[in-house]
Amino acid sequence: SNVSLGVIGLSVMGSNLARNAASRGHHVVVYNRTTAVTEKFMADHGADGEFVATKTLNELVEALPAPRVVLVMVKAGNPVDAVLNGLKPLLTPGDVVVDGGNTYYPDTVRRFEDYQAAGLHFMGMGVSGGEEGALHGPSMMPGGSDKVWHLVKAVFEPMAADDKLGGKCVALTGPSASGHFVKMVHNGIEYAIMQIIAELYDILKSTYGLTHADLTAVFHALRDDPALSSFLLDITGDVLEVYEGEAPLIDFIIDQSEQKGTGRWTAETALQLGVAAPSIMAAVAARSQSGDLALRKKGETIRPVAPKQTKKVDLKQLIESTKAAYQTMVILSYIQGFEIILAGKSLGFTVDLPEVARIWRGGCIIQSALLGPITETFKATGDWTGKSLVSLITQSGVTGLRQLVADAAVTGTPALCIMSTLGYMEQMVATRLPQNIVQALRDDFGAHTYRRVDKEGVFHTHWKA
Ligand code: NBP
Repeated sequence: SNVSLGVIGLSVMGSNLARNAASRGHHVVVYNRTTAVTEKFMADHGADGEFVATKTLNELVEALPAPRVVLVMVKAGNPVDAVLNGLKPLLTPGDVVVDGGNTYYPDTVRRFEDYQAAGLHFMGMGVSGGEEGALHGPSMMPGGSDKVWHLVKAVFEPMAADDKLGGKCVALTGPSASGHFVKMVHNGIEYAIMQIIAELYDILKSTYGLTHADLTAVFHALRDDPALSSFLLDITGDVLEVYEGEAPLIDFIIDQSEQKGTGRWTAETALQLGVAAPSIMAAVAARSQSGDLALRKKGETIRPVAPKQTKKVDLKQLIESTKAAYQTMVILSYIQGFEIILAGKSLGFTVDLPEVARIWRGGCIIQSALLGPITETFKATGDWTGKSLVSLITQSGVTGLRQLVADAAVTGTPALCIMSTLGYMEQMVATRLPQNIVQALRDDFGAHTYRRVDKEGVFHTHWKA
């Protein structure tokens, strides 16, 4: 083949991306720090494509025609620096190194500048889709210059998932570390939607007292609705169907969730940029709080304050209202993510939002049919903000969500993320918020001044009569 790619790191992601590249006819040169891993890779898959195995970075560079394209898929953090520093003296100007890991975007900004100073091209590229996506077609979010993107486009475009519109789930998201910035936010949205699904499960089970079969039917109805269909609902349907003996396997799984940091980074970045993202923050908080068993055990003593009771509902009606509420919550989660991406402009990440919504339509964890109307709304209104997406929120969604939260509250079912999502929506569309009180208090204790609805200017009052 006349398209060559070097792949460094042959763990789950690297090996599957290398196989994906070879399956598109690319000439693929592979390297892994531990040579035994490379040997195992060649033994298992070497015959499936045009692979060349190498034992050193130098051999890898020698085996690739210039200008070289090298994809680095090693553990985020120091391992990426180790590889980049090792490659730097071996490469020639015009070569492109792409970091496809879950790198924290400030690291990408730093490495981008370091490589630029050495006359080399560096690109940060978010890759989503997990193991399967990497093999059959992930969603890829590269960042950098147009010029460099054109050097690597022929390598990555054939490897990406289809966007179901005749295109591919890969596009230059924006300059510098935009790709890793967008991938970080993608993961933040992923945290929110997963937490919403988990809490919805709990409300169906604990608040409405549904049997496992009935709550599975509700999730299958969400999944099977063409307007809502999504990867996360697909795998939720799968997870609910696995039994161990008589009981669903999930009943045996410890109720504490782990995290690697991408959700926290998104939440921290949102705070830094002054963007409200309560669903993402609540999802991170829910994972952290789930680990605090000591507190939860102690809390059992005050649990009777909210007596456990269930509310009888008609299953058919519940399915309809849950569909509407779920649609609204997912739209609100995307809105928060898009607002963070937009605010990334102040960090130098000018991102084409309709393109991001398009490349998330396939391959990635947060792919959903709802991204269709979102892309269309962005394009039709030319307004790439959460404001334009408010039009996608339906009256039945609002009513359904309010009912869900009310019922969860009355029956004492925790729903941190769902409640935060409702709060975000109410606050977003409120014609008048109580921030007048906050302003008055700030002016009272700190003479911070306030503005008025009826007059121009800045005012200060001596509040104590
Ligand atoms: P890991 O994140 O588990 O990393 C393992 C790889 O890093 C191995 O090839 C290992 O080589 C290499 N490595 C390490 Br550790 N330290 C090194 C060093 N100092 N020099 C050279 N190589 C070093 O692999 P992964 O799960 O395939 O993920 C790769 C990247 O993709 C990560 O950033 C991850 O967050 C991201 N990602 C993962 C997924 C997923 O579903 N797993 C999805 C999307 C993105 P060794 O064999 O010699 O130890």
